[in-house]
Amino acid sequence: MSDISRRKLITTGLAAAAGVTGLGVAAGMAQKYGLVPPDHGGIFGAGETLTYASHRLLTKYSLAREFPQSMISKPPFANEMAPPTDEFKRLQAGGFADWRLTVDGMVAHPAAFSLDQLKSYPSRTQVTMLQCEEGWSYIAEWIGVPLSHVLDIVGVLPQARYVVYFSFQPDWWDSIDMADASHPQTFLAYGLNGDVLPIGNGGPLRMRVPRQVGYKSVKFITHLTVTDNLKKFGKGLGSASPESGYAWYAGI
Ligand SMILES: Nc1nc2c(c(=O)[nH]1)N[C@H]1C(S)=C(S)[C@@H](COP(=O)(O)O)O[C@H]1N2
Ligand SMILES: [Mo]
Repeated sequence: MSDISRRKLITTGLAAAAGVTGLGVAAGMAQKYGLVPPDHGGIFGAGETLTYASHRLLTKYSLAREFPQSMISKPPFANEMAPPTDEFKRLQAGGFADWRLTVDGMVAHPAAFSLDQLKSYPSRTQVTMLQCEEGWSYIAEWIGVPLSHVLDIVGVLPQARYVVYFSFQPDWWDSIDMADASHPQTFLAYGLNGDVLPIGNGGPLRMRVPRQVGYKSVKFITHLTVTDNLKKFGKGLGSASPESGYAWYAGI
């Protein structure tokens, strides 16, 4: 059986199991195929599993929609939330020359990257939509280095399953699975609409995950950890979002 028809069969099975016998059976099937998201517990857990498992089986390699430059929103919508820490302000005052992105965990070569280093790698652009879960959105050109490029440099170990990312704002941390981490549109973004990434939009560096809703695109990124287990971070749900009722996997 081809890979895609096998995927279709499993997904059809998941959906059928969910419809006929309830979400619990579908969750059992997802478990068998290693497709259980970290926030699978609780009332909505089985539904989260069905969404994540079927996206991963059918759309793992699909691309987020890209738009022509003419459709870029003016001015880009931003939360304009100033990053609060003194450490951030100190780095900002120095033009971010002392800023580093540290990468550790299940990697062969833990490393700390300066902005200049990140900018020296092949730069990519994408014009994609950032969709907030609250209903607003904007289209912008994002400039950055694919996360996969940096992961290749540090050498991700084969047993790794997730990349956890941390911000200067302690409440804002999140994680994605290797399918999204190695996806060509997942960027460490340092530019917006032909210019440097404004602080209001998460500068000097933000995670950009265009295949998921806005809150996965965490701003003011400072640290990445590669892991095979999300249980040891926060409340063990994969990110701060499920702690306040939002899904860990928020695919669009
Ligand atoms: N560090 C941090 N990252 C964040 C947020 C935030 O408040 N702090 N807000 C998130 C949400 S809910 C959305 S919709 C987008 C908004 O991106 P923007 O500020 O570029 O409009 O950023 C996401 N990343
Ligand atoms: Mo949002």
